[in-house]
Amino acid sequence: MYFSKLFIPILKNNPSEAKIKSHQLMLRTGMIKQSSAGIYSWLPLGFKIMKKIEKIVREEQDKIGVQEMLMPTIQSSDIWKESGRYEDYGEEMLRIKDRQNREMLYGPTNEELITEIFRSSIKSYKSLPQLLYHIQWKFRDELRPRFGVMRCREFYMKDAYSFDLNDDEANFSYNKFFLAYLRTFKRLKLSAIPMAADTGPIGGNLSHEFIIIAETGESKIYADKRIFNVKHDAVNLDKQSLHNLRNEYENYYAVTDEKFNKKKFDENVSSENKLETKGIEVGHIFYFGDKYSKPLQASVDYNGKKEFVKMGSYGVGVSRLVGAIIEAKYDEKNEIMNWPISIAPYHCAILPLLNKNDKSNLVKANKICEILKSKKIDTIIDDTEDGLTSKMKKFNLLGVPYQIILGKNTDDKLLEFNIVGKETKSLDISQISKIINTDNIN
Ligand code: P5A
Repeated sequence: MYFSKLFIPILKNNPSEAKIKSHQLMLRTGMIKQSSAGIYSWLPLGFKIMKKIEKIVREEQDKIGVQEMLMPTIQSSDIWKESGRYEDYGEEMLRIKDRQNREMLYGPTNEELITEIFRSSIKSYKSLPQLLYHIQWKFRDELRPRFGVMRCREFYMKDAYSFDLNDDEANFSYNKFFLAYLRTFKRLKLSAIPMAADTGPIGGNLSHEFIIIAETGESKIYADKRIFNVKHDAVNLDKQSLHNLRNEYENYYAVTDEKFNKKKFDENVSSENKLETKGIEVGHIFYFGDKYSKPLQASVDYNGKKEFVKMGSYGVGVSRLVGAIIEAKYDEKNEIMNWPISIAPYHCAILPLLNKNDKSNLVKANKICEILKSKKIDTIIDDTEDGLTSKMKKFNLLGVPYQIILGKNTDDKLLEFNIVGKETKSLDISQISKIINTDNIN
């Protein structure tokens, strides 16, 4: 793939309207383009990265047995009137009238719609639990959309919903998502900490926000630093292990500011373990029992009795994650975008020195590209006539983690291989492909 043929409109400088790093860089590298306040087009580079994040989010949902489906973005107001949230949601909800004058809305979340789907088909407790998810655009008419994709009006969310017979089983479902979220964020190389949080317009009295530490985050957090040492790698999906895992996390004080209690913080956390900082909410899980199932009459037969199902919902901000990962990983000093390899837009860039009269390096680059492609290494060739330093800078900025540099007197066998931000080595192509491949590219 030639860089000159791609639609990656890079700007020379950071755009002045953007206040935080991720917003600046996403605009600068041509990942997104604003179409109106808080609404963005995802250009090829940004879209490619978001799709890779989505894939990881999806795989971890599938691993805990959640079934994927797809609900529409536009919903009827009827079900929201049944739950009582049509009025409560206020101005954040974008309301639309269709040509028959029916009240419709662009879904800000899907608790009502999924409950309506559930109630029309599931009648027996024997079909429980049901765990369902989709990955779909949402719209919230935020009062102050800002920071690019971090707080926008139209955004991409993975939202899942659980239906169980009783509190105990519902707690089990909740804990499955708790683990799936820890696994998801770990694969994205983020250290996201579950913190007790307010439930806001979703409701219920149990919820955890998954927060990554970042100065530019909008959530103020208070935590016991030791919570960062809790491990989840060896945890199984059985009830007891999941219960223990959540207990282990909940043993440490970790809350967002709405739940902050100074007395408790002082009593439970020694001064050297106190962490008071800001963070970005990348996921949020809720348990709200029969808040929706009761008004919407979603029940199952259980020993001749009608039981309202107990529900939870579980969100990941897929589009927000793109910005959040930049905030967490960007190397400001060296201007390197450190995408984890699993979501990097390309695995390797070949940077040949070219000029009008001598295209021999381009022939070489094509040969190397073919070999890497046969090893499933997604490779891009910078076929422009820019100097090598500027090519390297450009690909550092785009976040391509490996570079092969073809300079003036390039050896036919030994190539200059740059592991971005770490070291440069002379290696042959088979050594290079081994290094890239062992870095778990898929
Ligand atoms: C859980 C799934 C819900 O909506 N209903 C379905 C529940 N939760 S939430 O916390 O309100 O949102 C889930 C995640 O979506 C991201 N998010 C946003 N991303 C970008 N711009 C926004 N305006 C925005 N609002 C929410 C967050 O990552 C949040 O954790």
